[in-house]
Amino acid sequence: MIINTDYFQIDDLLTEEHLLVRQSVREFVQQEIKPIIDEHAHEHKDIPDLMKKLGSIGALGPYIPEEYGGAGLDQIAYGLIMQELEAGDSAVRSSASVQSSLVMFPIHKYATEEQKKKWLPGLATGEIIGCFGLTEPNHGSNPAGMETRIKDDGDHVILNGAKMWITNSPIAHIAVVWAKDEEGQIRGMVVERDMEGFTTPETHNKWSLRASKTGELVFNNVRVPKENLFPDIRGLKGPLSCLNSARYGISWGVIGAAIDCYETAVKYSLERTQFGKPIGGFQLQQKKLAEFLTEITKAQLLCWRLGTLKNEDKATPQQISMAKRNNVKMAIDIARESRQILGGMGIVGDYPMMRHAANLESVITYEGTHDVHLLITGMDITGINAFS
Ligand code: TGC
Ligand code: FAD
Repeated sequence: MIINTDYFQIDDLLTEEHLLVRQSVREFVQQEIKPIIDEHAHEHKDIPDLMKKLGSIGALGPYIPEEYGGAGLDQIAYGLIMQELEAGDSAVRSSASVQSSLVMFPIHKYATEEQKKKWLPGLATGEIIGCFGLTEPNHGSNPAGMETRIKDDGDHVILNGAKMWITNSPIAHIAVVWAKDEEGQIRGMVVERDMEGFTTPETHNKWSLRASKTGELVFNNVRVPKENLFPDIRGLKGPLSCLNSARYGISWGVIGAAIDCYETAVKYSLERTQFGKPIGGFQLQQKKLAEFLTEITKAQLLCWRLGTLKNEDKATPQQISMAKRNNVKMAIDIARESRQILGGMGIVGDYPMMRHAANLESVITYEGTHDVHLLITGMDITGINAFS
């Protein structure tokens, strides 16, 4: 049964290349993710060779130029890839987001030519797995307060501190880490797995994103060669510029999770009969379905326009905040409400709603919480900073 989720014919605005990219990622998710995701989420185990598989379909750093191993695609293609991956599971999209927007993006934008050549091609194939360390135990929404420090030591710096809640840290080969120098300036650097004093303990007992690993980054007098530091970028705008790219991808990604829930609910509502007719024939259920499709359509339009602005390098961080906040709330609301359409069946793993809803609790928290993004919009409207 084909369910129309392109209600405003946005496909007409996409190129042949966009449609091809979307189709190939959709097929990958159907074949490689959907059949195994429930078991992996239940058992809290990551998907074997996920990063290499994502690399093989061009889902890692798709907008990075081909000379560094990327696919040289545009921002709409990147968004569509995120959408299809998150229809499979937010953990899969998260892994691709972190690798693309939080590891490859800063290396491509801020690293030296040697650093780019050293890391980008392996990151693009998934041979190298990266993670991104900004959040600390005492500094989440307010990363400017970070306590992680570097101290000059000749041709090295000595790194001390800890990062928390880091996607893929337990399996990463390298970490892009943000720390303050002796002048209090935030610097970015690449820390490598085998550096002495660097450990990545796993965070256990998550009820969300159970098909991927989350952990800490602990630095105990780690000697990082100066050649691993990004030479020119200083201040919070370094890490925040990476977040712009990741938040943009999330705005698209969560549409995939919402569509997966919506399609499941439509099918179920036409198959399940109560009081002598399909439950989809009752007005209360139709109201839910009609509102889901309306919200999905609004989110698609927001993303498409944001993607065109991003292609022209005109998207503002504030526009990206609005899209991330709106679309994640849209998806989590649809996951929760659509579960009700399935009644008792909505709580079992044969259907994806509970898994998506639990995953989206992380998505509405990371990359800036729902409230932080609201305050970013509030500041843009009034010119008054309500953070402190
Ligand atoms: P503020 O004084 O406003 O700004 C400091 C400097 O940064 C610039 N800036 C930005 N630059 C680029 N992009 C942005 N989005 C930017 N926002 C601000 C700003 O212009 C200024 O530059 P300059 O040249 O004047 O120095 O900074 P603030 O300390 O008041 O903080 C603002 C606030 C609260 C919005 C920011 O700290 C924030 O966004 N907090 C949320 C933290 C967050 O999102 N953390 C995410 C961690 S990574 C993650 O969650 C990965 S999940 C991965 C996954 O699995 O998908
Ligand atoms: P806090 O900042 O302590 O916030 C707690 C509550 O207070 C929130 O509701 C918040 O909105 C509210 N609040 C805070 N400040 C204000 C204010 N000024 N006004 C009003 N309300 C406020 N980080 C990384 O660096 N790399 C990663 O790869 C990464 N992956 C993650 C994966 C997962 C599964 C999760 C859950 C988190 C991840 N994070 C990562 C961290 C994430 O970005 C932070 O959790 C997030 O920024 C919020 O920080 P916090 O958890 O410390 O909450």
